[in-house]
Amino acid sequence: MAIVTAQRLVTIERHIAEQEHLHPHATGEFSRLLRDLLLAIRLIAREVSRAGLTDILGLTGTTNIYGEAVRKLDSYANEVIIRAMEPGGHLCAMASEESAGPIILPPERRGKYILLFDPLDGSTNIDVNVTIGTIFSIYRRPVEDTSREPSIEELLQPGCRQVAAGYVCYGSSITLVYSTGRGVDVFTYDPTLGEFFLTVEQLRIPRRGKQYSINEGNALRWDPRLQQYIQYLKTPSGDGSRPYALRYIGTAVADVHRVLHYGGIFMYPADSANPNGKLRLLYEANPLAYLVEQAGGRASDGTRPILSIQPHSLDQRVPLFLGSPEDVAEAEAFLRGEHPWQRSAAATAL
Ligand code: AFP
Repeated sequence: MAIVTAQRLVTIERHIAEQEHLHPHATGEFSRLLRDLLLAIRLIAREVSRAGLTDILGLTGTTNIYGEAVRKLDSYANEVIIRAMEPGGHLCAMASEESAGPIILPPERRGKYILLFDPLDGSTNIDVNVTIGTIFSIYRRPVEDTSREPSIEELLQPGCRQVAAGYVCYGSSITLVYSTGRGVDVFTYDPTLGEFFLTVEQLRIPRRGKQYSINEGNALRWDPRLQQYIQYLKTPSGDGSRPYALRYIGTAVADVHRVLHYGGIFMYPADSANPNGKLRLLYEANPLAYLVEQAGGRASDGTRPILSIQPHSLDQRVPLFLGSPEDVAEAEAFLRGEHPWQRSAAATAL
């Protein structure tokens, strides 16, 4: 597929300012929120890039040569985001996959936005230098009276109410993929300048791909209809559209990043051991689903759109199927038992 590379030399700061001008009533608060978040992302990026050196630089003690405490990268990332966002006055509450319960901002620093985030996705990949990520999701506070203490219900909004979402992929380069509801743009980090530059403008996911991404080690615990779908993807077709190739990293950000660019499908389904799958609705599924839909893709829990689900708790898990619209629709047809291939496979078995 052809990825349309941005032709203009645009930093993310400039891009944020340009987007702000598209909203006639913008106060600049949202842009300032994003700038605070970018500071946190730059700090995490710096730490990720020297993660392999932590033992050498920090001598595994409590401080490294910079005099900083050596912490696990995931709790470092969590703390950095909280500390970067707290003073800005743009948020009323945050919730993180790494923190228990909501973080409510004090009344004097309360703004109208809510930030939900997974500070370091794919933490089992940190120690082996495999791609990891940060995922975030921004909502507007549903009540007007900002002097009131935010309630947990205000954090439990369906994903369709996100006003922005994004992720950072710390891989062979560091990329930030984000959307404010006007398509998806991709920025690449230049560590020498400390700047994110727009590299792909208005990313579109292919309508169909030829790759699937799932932890196939769990196959014996899946619903038989999902087993059939994966069997179908692996069965060569006359027109060459199958077999699909399997690609699985075990960091949702990295797997979804590849699917967004090349098409295909990413799945973390329910299984007999995990009836709701593994991924968190608020910290992983919603922001990733928002980005995929903004890029023209589809995201569902197998039966309904992820973005339509009313959350009931902060740490709720959800089965996830997302990617190219035709691939996800086909997976849903299999899960309903309505795909023609299932009927012909059943007929052959008779
Ligand atoms: P960790 O952050 O605990 O490593 O989990 C990562 C993750 O939530 C998601 O990013 C992966 O897609 C998924 O788990 C991988 O899970 P499996 O190891 O069960 O395949």
